[in-house]
Amino acid sequence: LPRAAFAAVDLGATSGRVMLALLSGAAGHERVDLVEVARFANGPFVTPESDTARLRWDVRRIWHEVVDGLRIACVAASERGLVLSGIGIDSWAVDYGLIGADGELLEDPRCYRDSALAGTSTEVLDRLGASGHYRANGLQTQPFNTEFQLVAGRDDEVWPAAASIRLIPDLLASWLTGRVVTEVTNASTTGLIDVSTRKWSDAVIDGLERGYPSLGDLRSRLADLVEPGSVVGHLTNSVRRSTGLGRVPVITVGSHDTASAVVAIPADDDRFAYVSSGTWSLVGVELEVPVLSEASRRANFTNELGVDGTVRYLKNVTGLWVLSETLRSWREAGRDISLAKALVLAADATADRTVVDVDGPEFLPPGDMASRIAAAARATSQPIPVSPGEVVRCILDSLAASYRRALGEVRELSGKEFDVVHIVGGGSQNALLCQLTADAIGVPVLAGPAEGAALGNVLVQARAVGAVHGNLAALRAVAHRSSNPITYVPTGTSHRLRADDRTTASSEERSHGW
Ligand code: LRH
Repeated sequence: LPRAAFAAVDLGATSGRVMLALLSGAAGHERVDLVEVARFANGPFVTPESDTARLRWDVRRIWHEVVDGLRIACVAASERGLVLSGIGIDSWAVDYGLIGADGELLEDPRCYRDSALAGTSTEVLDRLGASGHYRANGLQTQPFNTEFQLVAGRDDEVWPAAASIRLIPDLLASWLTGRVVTEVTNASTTGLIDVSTRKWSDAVIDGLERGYPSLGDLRSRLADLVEPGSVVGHLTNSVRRSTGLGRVPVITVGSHDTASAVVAIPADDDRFAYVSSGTWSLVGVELEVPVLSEASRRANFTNELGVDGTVRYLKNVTGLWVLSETLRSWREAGRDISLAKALVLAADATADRTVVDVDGPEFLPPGDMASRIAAAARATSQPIPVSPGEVVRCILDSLAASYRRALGEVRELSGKEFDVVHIVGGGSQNALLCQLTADAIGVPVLAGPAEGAALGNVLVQARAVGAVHGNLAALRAVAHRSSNPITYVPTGTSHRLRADDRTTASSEERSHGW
């Protein structure tokens, strides 16, 4: 019988959900069952061309979906004789809302896929010095890291009025509670954190303020950092009225979705690597200390902060975004192919016929992926995938090749050994991709849980209120009991053609600009 209930708000760039989590079992035998009470599509909207930022998030709509989901969670919990013991929010990283002195949102937050960000990262790193910058924040260069977005927006009309910069989960938590904090795992994707001390980096912030005077005082716009597992505050009266909930605490979790997903990896020991597979694929390992070497910087590996003082040492690999965008543009062109159908066609298509570098900058913005794949195939003298099966097969083979390359690099750069690769997140349900991954890397893949971020979100909340105890290993034991990971054993048919044998651009070159 459930003995506690929590709500997990998990916001991805392509869909958001509110899950009711039911915790049951005696101490040491707990398990969590997730009930999806609300799911909604998410995606940036396109603003008129005159706007300097062209892709933005309708965060007010997201807010309404979240409140609605919490209302349903309240009903669903009370039907089971329970009241919520906590609410936690995680989302995609880097994006933020700007709040004025009067507490109002000044504009719809810019989306990280906005191509108006092109070039800023190179400019900033040239000015600040890329090596010293990496030694401080340990962060990969992505055109969209928060610091680059801030620099790109420094001359926007709203900027002088911005009193507070809030990452998406912190923004929503502030609306739920009236309290403002910055949760540290997500803050580590801003570029403004010192990865060794888990504090705001004076070196980076001062450097930006000096380099870009129109940024003004950046530091005063950043709220105090808190670790996952702290109570932000309780629901405001107005939220209580619209949800039916009582005085429920909002608890910080690994508010970066990837940080929460890594908590829920059902690993038995620490010899594992992971692919957190959703819109992006985050491929890496968990470490106790960051890797800040020049080799790591050049390979564009990132040190993001994890729960319980850990470091998520990983690479952002373009993920199922390429596939979901492909299906979306086909749908728009009147060619409606479901994901299930696409995967069946791909399974029947020739293996490794065409393998492209899906991490190329051309795959970042929304649009017609099939024609970008065709261009990449042409440029590397490979057959052009034409039929839907060929296109989807090319995407999956290319993703598997990209995981293989990233895991090879991770081993080399961090020295961390692993004998299993966990795939967590929505992509863990893609059996073909899981098998191709096992084949490409030659190591067993354990797939699941699919709702890894929501599960990790709940585990941290449950521990914060004393409903479960222990370190990350103990939380992962609960994750294991709560999910049934599927094993994919390498079949020995590894990739004939490998993306890294074909691409010439180094990671460093690829990461700069678009
Ligand atoms: C995955 C993710 C990833 C970030 C990206 C912006 O959802 O959080 O870790 O790099 O979105």
